[in-house]
Amino acid sequence: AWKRNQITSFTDKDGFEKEVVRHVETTLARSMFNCDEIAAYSATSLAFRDRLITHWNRTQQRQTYRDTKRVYYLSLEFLMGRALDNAMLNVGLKNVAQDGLAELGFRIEDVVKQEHDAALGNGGLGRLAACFLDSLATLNFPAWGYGLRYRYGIFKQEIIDGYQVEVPDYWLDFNPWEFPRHDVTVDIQFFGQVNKKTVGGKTISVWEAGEIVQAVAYDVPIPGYDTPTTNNLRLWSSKASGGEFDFQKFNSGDYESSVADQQRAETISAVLYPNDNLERGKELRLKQQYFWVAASLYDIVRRFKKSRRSWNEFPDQVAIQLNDTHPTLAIVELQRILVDIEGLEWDNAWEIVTSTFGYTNHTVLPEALEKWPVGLVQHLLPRHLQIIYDINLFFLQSVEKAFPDDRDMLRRVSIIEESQPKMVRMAFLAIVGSHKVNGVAELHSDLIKTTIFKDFVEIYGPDKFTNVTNGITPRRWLHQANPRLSELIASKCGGNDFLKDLTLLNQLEKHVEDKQFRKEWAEIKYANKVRLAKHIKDTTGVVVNPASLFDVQVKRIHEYKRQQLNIFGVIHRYLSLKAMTPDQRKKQLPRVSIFGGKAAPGYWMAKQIIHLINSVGAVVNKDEDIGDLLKVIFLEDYNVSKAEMICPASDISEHISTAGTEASGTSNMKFVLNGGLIIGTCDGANIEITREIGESNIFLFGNLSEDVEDLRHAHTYGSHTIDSDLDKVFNEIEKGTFGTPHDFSAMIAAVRQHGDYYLVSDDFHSYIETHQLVDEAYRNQDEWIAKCITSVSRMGFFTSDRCINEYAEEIWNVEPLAVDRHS
Ligand code: 26M
Repeated sequence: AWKRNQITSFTDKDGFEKEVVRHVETTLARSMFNCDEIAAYSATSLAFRDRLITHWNRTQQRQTYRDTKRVYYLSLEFLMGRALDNAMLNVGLKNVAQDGLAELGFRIEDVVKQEHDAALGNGGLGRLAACFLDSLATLNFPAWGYGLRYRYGIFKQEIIDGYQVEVPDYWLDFNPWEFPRHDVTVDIQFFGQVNKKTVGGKTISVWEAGEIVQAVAYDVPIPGYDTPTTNNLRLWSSKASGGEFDFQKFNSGDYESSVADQQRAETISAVLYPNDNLERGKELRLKQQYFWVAASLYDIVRRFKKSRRSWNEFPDQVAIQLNDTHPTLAIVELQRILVDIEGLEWDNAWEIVTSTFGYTNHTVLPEALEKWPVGLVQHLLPRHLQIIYDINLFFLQSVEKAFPDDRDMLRRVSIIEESQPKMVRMAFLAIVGSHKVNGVAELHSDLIKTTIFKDFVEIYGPDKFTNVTNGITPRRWLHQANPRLSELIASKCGGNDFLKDLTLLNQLEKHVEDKQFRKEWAEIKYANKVRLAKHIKDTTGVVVNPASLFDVQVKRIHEYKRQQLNIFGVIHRYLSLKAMTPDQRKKQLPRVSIFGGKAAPGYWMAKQIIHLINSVGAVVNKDEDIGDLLKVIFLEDYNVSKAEMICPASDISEHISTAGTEASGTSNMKFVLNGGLIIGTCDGANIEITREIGESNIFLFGNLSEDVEDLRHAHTYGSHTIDSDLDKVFNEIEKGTFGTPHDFSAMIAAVRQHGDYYLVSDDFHSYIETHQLVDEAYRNQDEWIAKCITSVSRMGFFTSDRCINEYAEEIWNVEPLAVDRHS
């Protein structure tokens, strides 16, 4: 037996410093005399990384040895943000690092800020996956994430002359958090053709490759909070295979085209598609999906085979969750492996496949539902298309048996849409190939059952469809983002246990009347606003008064999320202020309207909205009649680390999607957990937040989702009169108050002429009125703080730990692995 590595398991300041110095002087080959903040960040990260590795190895060994059922979370996006702060807090040694770095001459906040966000995601779906990994590790579940190692994450947003400009996000210069596994590779094939062969009297399909690309594993350790469990996130990177296949070309003297092949191979994992809730059917995107799915399944099957169990035990050992339809090809790929390669009978294989997969839907927006042209699938994955047709055939046969008189049902539920060109409907394939389908908030889960997946509820019965309301990790979104509030809460809730059992927040409620507590609460909120005000000053040059009401809407820019409603409301406020006498103005409450978020580069209307926000800011912020009464800020490049600064600094945040369009929303949870109130529509998780915290602690407005259809119908076929206050706003824009009116004519036309699909006019009056209620409520600071404390105390439900436990119980049937802290 060998001795366990001791040096990397520092527990105190001196041990930590030794490790930092060692990494600066050896790993980084620098001297402590020219150690800058970047080097301090790198060395600190390497020191913590070494610590994680020990736990990581032990976790993996324990999971292999016990060989219990594992969860695999397949997601094309993991929006992780920064790793160092999170690692320090989860390991419980941030104080040690803080003291050690101070002794070496650094402030830990500055060191942490050196890290580039890992931004391998667009928005809510990617950040949810990251929260889930945190909860899975914290709850000691044997779980792996599988994703793509994009060279370029979501683009960096710059605002130039009020317009969004996209800049590539090259983030891999130095990333201490990933481990290349050059020995863990999988050859992935594309194109080619399918041949039938007879082996031992059995006919089998053999897929001959047209192109082979190599997948190389990069592993990222995922530490749980206050537990040694350290799980693995495996990201695949693409590379030319360099195998026999490509050497043929090389050797035949075709050097140029063999280099071109290499380039093409590396393109697969080069860039994250920057669309959010929009599907555009690009061949490279389908290649990404298959590449990642095939590599992950090969890995999962390889691990399963080590235990030499029978195939029928596969679903007892493996649960695979599909994060939206992006990994749906995994269903087809597993069927292919079982039938073509392992030689199982179709029905037996299909039973295994459907018992293994679960599918999470994140949207009802029709433009976001994935469909792939049959011809494209045929070309890229010829065998998979055959299997999809067979899956569809057997599925439709069973439907026909159950609904013999309903021809139209077959057309409606077919995995193949009989359009021109024919399309593969990925959501339908995901439903047919999974044992559970879930939505992400109650309203959303009800909506999918009554609209887009209605027929499938009839076919399979209601039990196949379930709800798992989203959650967020309180470690990052409270403890890390808002350390002072976390500490204050801990002082009233009996220590830090609430971070692992968020329902313990309910102990706060008995302190609501405590004046001193309210005062400290208010002071923390104010300090967080001062910090954001400084950021605003540094990045935009605009000075905002931290005593103003901070009104925040940060999320992807999308018409359904209705940033246009917000900015029209801001203009309305500006016009009202302008119409007042100076005496009247003195009685008004100062407000800062803060926006942030990226528009998909090809989403023209979203970019117009950004431009209008900036144009309004340019006029309002320099208007001396207005002064502090109204400021309009657009924060550049909203991302995870900025969210960690923004959420704690909000008084009210906006979650104002057209009812029935936002599947859940998760930033609503982050803002309330950080002691801010929300203004919102009856949509997504807002509804459940209201149920938990109480109607008097939230500002709800607008039409309900059940009214949306009729309103839209009326816009198109009845008479559509625009709200008179909104009309005044439009007239002001058209007068040129905020720059060339033509720039904004399409936004206005969408409401006036094109049916106002997102019901901006219908909800405008209610929105304005509700903002007046917000002003009134904010004037009574004492009451306001009480509302905030009460809300936080009732937010326990929205932890992603609760969410993961529900998945584990209802969908995955997996148990945590008990850990021994001393092994
Ligand atoms: C699709 C095709 C091609 C390229 C990109 C995509 C694509 C990427 C991301 C489509 C959708 C994507 O994300 C959707 C998303 O983030 N949905 C959000 O999921 C959250 C977590 O469940 C919910 O809280 C949000 O309401 C929902 O909008």
